[in-house]
Amino acid sequence: LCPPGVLPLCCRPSAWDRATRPPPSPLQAPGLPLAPCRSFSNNKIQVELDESSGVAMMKFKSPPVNSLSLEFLTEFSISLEKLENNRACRGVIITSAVPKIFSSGLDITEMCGKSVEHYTEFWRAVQEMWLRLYGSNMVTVAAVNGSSPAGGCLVALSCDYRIMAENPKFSIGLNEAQLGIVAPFWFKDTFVNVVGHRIAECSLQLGSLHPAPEAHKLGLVDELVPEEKLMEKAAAVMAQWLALPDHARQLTKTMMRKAVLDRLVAHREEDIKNFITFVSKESIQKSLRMYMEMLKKRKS
Ligand code: CO8
Repeated sequence: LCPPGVLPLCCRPSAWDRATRPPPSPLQAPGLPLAPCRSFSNNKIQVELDESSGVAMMKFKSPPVNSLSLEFLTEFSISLEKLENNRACRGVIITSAVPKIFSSGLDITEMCGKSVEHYTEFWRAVQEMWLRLYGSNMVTVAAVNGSSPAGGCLVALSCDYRIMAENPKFSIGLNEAQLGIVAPFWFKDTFVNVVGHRIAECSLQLGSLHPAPEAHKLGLVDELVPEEKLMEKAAAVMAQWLALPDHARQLTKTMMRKAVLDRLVAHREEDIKNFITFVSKESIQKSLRMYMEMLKKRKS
């Protein structure tokens, strides 16, 4: 049932591989050469891996709003795969290099006036990104340093832990209903697993975007910190999670997430068909166009 290239968590050999690898080297003493650091970058994302701590820093850098275009999603999945396959990497902190924006969610232009082939490719890329991130063996921490609607919220929800800058101007949520569209079942499942059924039900039906303090109260984000302390806090949380043996943490993560992951894997093609049918409707196209116009008007 597995899609090509994505192994379910339970089948990945790396859980046990990682468990038997030596612990990360202790912090380096002053005067010694800097810890080995591997970085790679593409048009959309920059990644820096500190091999001594086993922690990668992944920064979205696709101005103006880090929208999740087909190219972005592809680069995101490739970057996650590279880190997942790197035995030196045990955790990744995901954040944004664009001021005030974590990610504006799926790129709406990818869902407007395109061919069925394009919608198929785009939606498969959205699924792929989620399967890789939600099913990652690595510890994943979202350092949410700006607004994070819809698909941006999904990225944060898919991580193991969310820390948000405490600026009330930054909001986060699955606001699809406000666009006249419906969050797919696996967006909903991911949301329910974080905040519980009742909060997810209200928030999804209203398409709520929650300002950071409210998001914290609802449990949508785990912690709020002043913006200047965000990365320091993310590193501290990561160190706490990495202090545990990888195999125990990974198998526990599998136990918690497998049913939700398997559900999409089993219904992947059907989910693509549903997306195409839905997004191709003239009424939905109209809603999306109107929403884009509203964004432009708000700007002027
Ligand atoms: N996709 C494409 N373009 C976008 C998006 C987006 N998601 N968001 C913003 N843009 C564009 C704007 O149109 C604008 O373009 P231009 O410069 O050409 O006028 C540019 O980016 C900058 O945007 P703003 O001027 O609005 O920037 P601000 O800094 O003032 O605000 C925000 C940033 C808060 C992110 C704001 O742009 C915003 O609210 N954007 C909309 C976010 C949103 O609602 N995203 C939902 C996308 S749908 C999704 O992710 C899940 C869909 C699930 C599929 C369901 C089945 C159909």
